[in-house]
Amino acid sequence: MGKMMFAILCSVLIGSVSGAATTDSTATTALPGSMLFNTVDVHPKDGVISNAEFHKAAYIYDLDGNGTITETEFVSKYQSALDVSQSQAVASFAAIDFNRDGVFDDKEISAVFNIFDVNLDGQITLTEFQTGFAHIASGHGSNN
Ligand SMILES: *[C@@H]1O[C@H](CO)[C@@H](O)[C@H](O)[C@H]1NC(C)=O
Ligand SMILES: [Ca+2]
Ligand SMILES: [Ca+2]
Repeated sequence: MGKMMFAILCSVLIGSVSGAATTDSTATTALPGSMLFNTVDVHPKDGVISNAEFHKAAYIYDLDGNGTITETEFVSKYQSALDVSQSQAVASFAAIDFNRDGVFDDKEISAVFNIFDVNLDGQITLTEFQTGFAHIASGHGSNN
C-alpha cells in the first residue's frame, strides 16, 4: 500500500483512539488479547508476531478454504472464537474491511498488520497486539 493510504489509516486509527477513550473505555479492557496473541505467535514462537504469522492466523477465518475471507465467514468464526455478539463481530469486520467490499483480503490483512506494528519494525509485540486488537474488537478502525 502507498504511504498516503497508510497515513490515512493511521489518522483514522488515531482519531478512534481519542473517541474510544471518551466513549467506551471499559468495553476494551477485558479482551483476551494475550490469549489470542499466543495462538498467532506460533512459528516460530518467539514473542513477536511476524507478517507471515499474521496472514496465517487471518486465514483461519476462511472457513471454506477457498482463499477468500468473506464477512459471513469472519463474523461466524469471530463470534464463536471470542464469544462476542453478532453485532460486535460485524462492527469488527467493518473496522478491517477498509474498502467495504465484504471481503477481508491480503492488502487489508497487511494494512491491519501495519497498524498493529506501531514502530514499523515488521513485528508485532504483545503490547502492540493488545492495543491494536482492542480497537478492532471495539469496532473502531476504518469507519469511526
Ligand atoms: C469464495 O467463496 C465466496 C462465497 O462464499 C465467493 O464470494 C468468493 O468469490 C470465493 N472465492 C474464490 C477465490 O473462489
Ligand atoms: Ca472463504
Ligand atoms: Ca475488503
